[in-house]
Amino acid sequence: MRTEQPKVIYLKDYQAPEYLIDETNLTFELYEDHTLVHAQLVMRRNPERGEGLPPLVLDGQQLELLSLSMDDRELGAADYQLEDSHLTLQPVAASFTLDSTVRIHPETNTALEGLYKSGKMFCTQCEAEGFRKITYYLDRPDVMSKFTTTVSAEQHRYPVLLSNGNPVASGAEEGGRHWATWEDPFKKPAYLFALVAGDLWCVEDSFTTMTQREVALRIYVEPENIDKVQHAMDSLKKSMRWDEEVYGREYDLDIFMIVAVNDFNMGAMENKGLNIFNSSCVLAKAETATDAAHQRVEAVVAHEYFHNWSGNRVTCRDWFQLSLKEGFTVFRDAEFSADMNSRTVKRIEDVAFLRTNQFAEDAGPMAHPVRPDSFIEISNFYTLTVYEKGSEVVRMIHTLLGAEGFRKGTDLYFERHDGQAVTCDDFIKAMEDANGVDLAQFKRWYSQSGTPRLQVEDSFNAAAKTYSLTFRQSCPATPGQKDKQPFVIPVELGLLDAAGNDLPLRLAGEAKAQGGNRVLSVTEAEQTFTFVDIAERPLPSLLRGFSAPVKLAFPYDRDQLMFLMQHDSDGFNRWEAGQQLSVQVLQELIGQHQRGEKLVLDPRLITAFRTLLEDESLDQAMVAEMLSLPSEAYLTEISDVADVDAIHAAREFARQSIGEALFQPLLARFQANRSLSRATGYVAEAAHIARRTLQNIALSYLMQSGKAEVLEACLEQFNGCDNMTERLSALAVLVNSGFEQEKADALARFADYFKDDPLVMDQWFSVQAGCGLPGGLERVQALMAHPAFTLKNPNKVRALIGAFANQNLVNFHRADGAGYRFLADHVITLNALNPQIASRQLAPLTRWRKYDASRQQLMKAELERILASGELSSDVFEVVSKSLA
Ligand code: TYR
Repeated sequence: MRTEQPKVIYLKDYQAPEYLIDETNLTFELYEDHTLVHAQLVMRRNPERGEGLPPLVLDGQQLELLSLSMDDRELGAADYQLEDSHLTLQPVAASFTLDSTVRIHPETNTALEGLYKSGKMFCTQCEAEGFRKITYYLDRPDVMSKFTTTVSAEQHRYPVLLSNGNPVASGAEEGGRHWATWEDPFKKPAYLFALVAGDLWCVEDSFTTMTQREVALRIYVEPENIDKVQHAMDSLKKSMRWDEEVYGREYDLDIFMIVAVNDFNMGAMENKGLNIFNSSCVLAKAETATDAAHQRVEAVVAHEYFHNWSGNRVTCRDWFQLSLKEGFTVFRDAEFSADMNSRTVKRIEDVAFLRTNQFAEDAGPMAHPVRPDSFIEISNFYTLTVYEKGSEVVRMIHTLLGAEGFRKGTDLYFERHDGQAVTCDDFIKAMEDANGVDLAQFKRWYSQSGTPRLQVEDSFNAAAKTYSLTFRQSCPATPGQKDKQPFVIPVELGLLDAAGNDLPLRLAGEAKAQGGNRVLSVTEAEQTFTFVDIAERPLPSLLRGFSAPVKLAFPYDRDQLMFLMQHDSDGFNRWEAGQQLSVQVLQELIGQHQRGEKLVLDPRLITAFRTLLEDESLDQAMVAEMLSLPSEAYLTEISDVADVDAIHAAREFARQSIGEALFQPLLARFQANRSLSRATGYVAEAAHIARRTLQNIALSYLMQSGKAEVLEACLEQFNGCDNMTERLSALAVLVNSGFEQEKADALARFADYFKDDPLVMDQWFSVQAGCGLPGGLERVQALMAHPAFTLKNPNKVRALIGAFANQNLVNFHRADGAGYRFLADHVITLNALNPQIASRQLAPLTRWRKYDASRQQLMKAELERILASGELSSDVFEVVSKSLA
């Protein structure tokens, strides 16, 4: 735990390092009750920083220094200064070799940063600043070094010893121990270092690169999981091919390894040649993982693989530039997933996620630019803003430059900066230079926080046959940023005629029409575009494909939205029209509930849904997306003051009404799809995934009826299916129903069957944690005592506490504040165990400004209680103090 005062670190204070580390030679001796780390660092004065030899300040935390020498001269306590997180000494020559030995305790490391034990294996997590918990070092991404690593451990317990790069030597030692040496020929920052030791099995395959080099591919898992690796392997090979085809990027080592670990703070980590993954992002087979989980594995495998170029070969100069690698890599993995699956569905899912969660972050106390200006704890900045909004910013560049121009830009970026640690400005500069464009104003997306609003008005002049769209942009104040300058907002749009076709688009002043779909650049606070040759008033389809991460407002009426739902040539905007229609209808119900009136659902929503269900020609995945009502979390995000109970009541009422009114067509869709599932068994293809999604959403509406025949169908699916997608959906539907006996039986049978599979048990916890029926908190509290639950495993914390606080809004926001107290209690416990997880779980409490006065009071009181609870990690301290400010 920290004893030095938390310090704010500013981007404007960046300075290149005083010293460089050309070579890093590490030896790890792993034992059950401690580990010895010997580090030999070949160092020199950074010529960029000029003459003279300033003190050398190394980072180091929780290290027990056993010996230190410089150029073979043993240093004593008088030769250096040792503080909580630094070791300072005075070099006497411009080049020198520093040798140190430290003792560390991976066996008691519950923070899961640095070297730690997950179950029986040793593993590491060094991003962002974990390497300083392994040895004294210049732990910053602009210090890049060539690593050679020797690992020694007991042979019997740890037959597999891995590190970055290529294996170069190995052998046996006295006393049943053995060792292996790995050499990574590529210079890298310490955050990409990795080590694994364990009793692991691997699935092996190979990949032939575009220049015909053979690369060995290995995925290591604990023996019981060896049958759940094929999907990740297939995903890896697809990713490697895709990166060659779309970006011209080839893999560079002879071997690429992935290791699955159960205890991991995030999704996965792109360590050079040795990716370490949360097992939830590697392991997948039909019987234990849903379709969504399979798609997540595919996306995360791709994401980490793509980092080999966007992150490793070209890395970040400092942590303020995190989005340089993360925003870009999220964009790359999203496009990969779009190419492998349905492009429109992928976009819908990503946008729904962004608007619900990132927009909330952008409107809250932790709002920060894609490239932050300051932080206390960098771990707190692995955010939706840096990742998802960062990806949207890269997508906008792609939209503005076109696919070819974008590729020219990335080619130049990789060529110019290979082997360097660079900034977001360097990325933009490569885009500018490759395309001869000026992106100076566009760069505001990196420096201004908050979600821009874009108000649109139209006017039609029948006599002149012109149609004008006026855009007004603004951006609300965010912490530290009161006034904002206009952004460059690419607005992709079309104009629909009365038959629903895209009109040819010609702007005033242009010689001829340029297609029926185009991108306008809105660059001013207020700007009007006038289209000519428009004979009748069109209906605009705006921000197609969600071409910019903004809140767009245009005064559509419900009939117009229904028209767009059916006719828009852009699939994303067909969905978006349906969402806007649902939002209008739900907001009306929320108002009725608040006024104590009888709830009446606008029948147009039913009509729109019926049309979707009855049209057999539509893509079933799209139908399923369009039948999904906006979540309670999204309805909260778009409210000024969120009335949790009214939102829940309104949405439940709508679901109930839809289930009743459309019982027959829903049942028809459900039965047809369930019969097909029975006939074919599980098929992992897009068309079948789409079918199952629609089947399951239909089932959840049908169950609202409470009819015995639906219960029977649900139980048949639960018991008779051969895959987790159908089984978990049936379980979720039962859990949310009033059939108490069947629910209890299904939960018990499921847990009994899957008790030894922690990832399946996570899903079992989540389904119950998300159940909005009364008594949610008590159910979650009871589940915390379940033998499969532990606060030490981040996946468990997320599955139970996280799912409850983020997805079960009516129960979490109970008027008496018991949900808040529950969360705060666990944040306080987790603060001591795992600060990163504690700080992330805290997020729902930081959103207190969204709620009524009484809930605000209760939430703030819990934040204050956390602040006063004793010694806080910098992670928790930063989030709590900023959200109370
Ligand atoms: N760089 C990882 C990614 O690909 C994220 C990560 C960050 C993982 C910090 C672990 C960690 O501790 O997104």
